[in-house]
Amino acid sequence: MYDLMGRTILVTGASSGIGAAMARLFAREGARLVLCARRLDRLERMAEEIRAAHDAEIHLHPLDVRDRKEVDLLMARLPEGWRTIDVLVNNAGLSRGLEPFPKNDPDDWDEMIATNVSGLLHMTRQVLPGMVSRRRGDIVNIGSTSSHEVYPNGAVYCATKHAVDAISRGLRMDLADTPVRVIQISPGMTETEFSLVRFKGDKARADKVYEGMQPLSGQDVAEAALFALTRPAHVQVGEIVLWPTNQGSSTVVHRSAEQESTPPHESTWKNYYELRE
Ligand code: NDP
Ligand code: 8X3
Repeated sequence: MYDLMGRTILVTGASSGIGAAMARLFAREGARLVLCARRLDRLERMAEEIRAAHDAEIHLHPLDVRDRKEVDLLMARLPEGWRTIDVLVNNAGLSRGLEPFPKNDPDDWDEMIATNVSGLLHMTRQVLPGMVSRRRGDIVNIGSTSSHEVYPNGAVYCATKHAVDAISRGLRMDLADTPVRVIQISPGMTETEFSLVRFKGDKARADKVYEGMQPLSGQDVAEAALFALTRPAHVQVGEIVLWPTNQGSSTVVHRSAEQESTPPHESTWKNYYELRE
């Protein structure tokens, strides 16, 4: 089995949710981290916490993935010693609004497409050539169950995640003659700041999304990525689709007043650590 010890992992959207959980988990596994997001203050606080817990090497790179000029300067801007990226995690993403198509704000469409699709493409374009020439590297794209299903009022968000899926599959074909692996992790409902961002700060509406059910946590998703990344070099995990147990599809969610909950650290992955420690 491969491990992450000493591998340099760049995570976009590392200031919150799934990206932050990945940063914490990968640091615990001995990875060096390049953490990107727009909110540098968040990244700084997180880096301090991770360094204290795991003595990890971390470089912070404030970045808006929609800013093509800045993305194109990524490699030039990274300090020496940080330009050899072993793993790129294209995680930065968002949804805006949940209304019928005729009521959608077209600015929301543009923001989702620029972040979830164009941002992912341009980040990949920066990092991939080095991976191909070094004959080593993994691209992890964060898709969604919405990469495969569409739900009412979510046409454009779902379209962006369908695009992520098409890009992952196409890339895998185009890189089949290289050792670079393309992995997609596609979660269902995951409790992060996603809904707060979708509803533009309306916390009561965001909290309702997860009422009476136990969603996935960022750590659940990070653990799936860790599994995929630590397979031997000849094994390319194409996609892991993760659903909360009480979510049967994008539109079928069982809710109950007496929801049993499993603390994240009690998840099956605990066994992984117990076996290794
Ligand atoms: P969060 O809102 O908690 O995190 C989103 C992250 O993306 C933040 O770190 C944010 O950082 C960053 N981000 C957003 N826009 C940009 C940008 N223009 N440039 C750089 N960074 C950006 O949500 P999640 O953790 O849930 O989302 C992470 C990914 O997971 C997304 O791609 C989302 O579509 C996907 N996903 C989420 C699911 C869920 O139910 N939560 C389910 C399936 C997939 P900052 O604002 O500091 O820039
Ligand atoms: C984000 C989760 O439930 O909106 O991909 O599809 S959901």
